[in-house]
Amino acid sequence: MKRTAFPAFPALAGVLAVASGAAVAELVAALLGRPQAGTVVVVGSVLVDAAPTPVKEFAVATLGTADKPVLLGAIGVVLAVLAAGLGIAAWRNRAVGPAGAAVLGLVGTAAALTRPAAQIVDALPSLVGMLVIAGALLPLLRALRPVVTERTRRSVSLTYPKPRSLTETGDDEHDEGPGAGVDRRAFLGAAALVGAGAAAVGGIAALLGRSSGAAQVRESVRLPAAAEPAPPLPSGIDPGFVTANSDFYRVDTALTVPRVDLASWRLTIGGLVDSPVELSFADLLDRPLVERVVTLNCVSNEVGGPYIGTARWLGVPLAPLLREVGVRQGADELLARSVDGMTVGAPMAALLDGREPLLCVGMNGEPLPLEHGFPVRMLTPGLLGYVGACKWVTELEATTFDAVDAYWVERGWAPQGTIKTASRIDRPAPFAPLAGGTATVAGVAWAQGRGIRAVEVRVDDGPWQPATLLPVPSVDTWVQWRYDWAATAGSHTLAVRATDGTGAVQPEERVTPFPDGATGWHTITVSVS
Ligand SMILES: Nc1nc2c(c(=O)[nH]1)N[C@H]1C(S)=C(S)[C@@H](COP(=O)(O)O)O[C@H]1N2
Ligand SMILES: [Mo]
Repeated sequence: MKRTAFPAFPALAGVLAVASGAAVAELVAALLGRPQAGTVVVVGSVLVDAAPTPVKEFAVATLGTADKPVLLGAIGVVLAVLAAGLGIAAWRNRAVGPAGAAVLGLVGTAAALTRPAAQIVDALPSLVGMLVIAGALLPLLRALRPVVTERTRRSVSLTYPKPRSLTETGDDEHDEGPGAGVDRRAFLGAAALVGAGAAAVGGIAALLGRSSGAAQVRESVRLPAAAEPAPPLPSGIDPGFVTANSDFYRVDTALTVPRVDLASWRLTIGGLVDSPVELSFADLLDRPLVERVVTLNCVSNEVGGPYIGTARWLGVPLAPLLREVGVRQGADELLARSVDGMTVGAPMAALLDGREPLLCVGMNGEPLPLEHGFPVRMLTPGLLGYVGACKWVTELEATTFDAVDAYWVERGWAPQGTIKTASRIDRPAPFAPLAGGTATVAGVAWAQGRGIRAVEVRVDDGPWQPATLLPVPSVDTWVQWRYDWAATAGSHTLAVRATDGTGAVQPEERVTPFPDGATGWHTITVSVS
């Protein structure tokens, strides 16, 4: 008779051994202060960088900020399946255990060492994890070895009820099958021990990661007051004009938020410049700070999407710094590099054209949140995030667009994506049930750098009607608009379109974000009773 039972115990042994290895790897990474080098995280980061653009677009569009936990969860599932297979294979042939552990460990090591901002110590978590996998698998499988010899087993099986699988499989050479003749209690004891150990180690690693120095250091940062504070917002502005830090969208490639050691952090400005400089955080704060209200948006934002926000940014003006270092003729790109190796390439001409690019240290009255680039990020009014807003920045290199492709440009996105004029209906919510009478339709429109001249609303196939624009501090922010609609019973489709400061009307044609930003009118459907 063919054996059908799934070798559950060896599979479990594999899963537990690999879980222990992964947990220890995360702990070693946390202890090294390099949580980004944990095996699971590092493999995830390689996948993020390697993912084809459509996959990434899909992830950003459908999962939003949950893309990161979903990716890590998926890696966990794949790893568990591999681990179960490893356990079964190693149970049939002991040599497979260490070999499989070595493969997993070396894949992790290779991933860690090839990250853009890799350090040699990043090899350690995966190497230690590899030893833990091999070390945990052996005793677990040993506990699965038949406790009795062929001869004694017969007598044992007379006194103990036969395990089911033994009855099914009969006396073939594999009759030490799962649960057959093994010391279940010894195995489950060992398994429980290993499982608890892995959970404890993983928990400690997570705790260490969370309470890492960066959060405390950020708490202790006292930012100087702005030499040039932002003027109060014009009266009549809606309170939602400035996005709270906790509501501000987050888009980046970082699976673990980079934890920057403020004491050793430096910003270097070099490349095609006459006199490169290196600045500490204190050096930056010694320079006069300005405060600006600026809207930031992401090229990946779909029509009506959420990847846009407005904040009161505090920072050091970048243009004077660029003049001090003396950018050489011909350097048309400023390549910003973050501590995790991500690159953002800004057109030098835009940085020096009179707008105010900032090296931001503060956001809405607080030090930059860790997820938004603590301690320092770039922010360039009128440029999309992937062109002008490098977070966790540590290096600025004057170079040329011919010489270097920044991260997203390498992946096919427009080298100097410009902000497309766009508008969004925020109220009422799509499909909201409305009572008849006057309903306020409201939202935002943006064309940073050019400003918004008009917003119009259309109900069903009716004419475009002008909306009221609320006051704005500058052309670098979104504009709030409002339209009082005499709603009649039935189902209605509302559409919005904006006209920018140059007089250009937002195009109707729908295009997806790749490669240089979405276009199209945002519409919603509501039903009025
Ligand atoms: N270091 C780093 N900086 C980055 C990114 C990134 O992935 N890594 N993403 C960029 C993109 S695509 C956008 S839209 C903005 C988003 O900034 P936010 O997360 O603070 O909203 O950051 C930019 N700066
Ligand atoms: Mo972005």
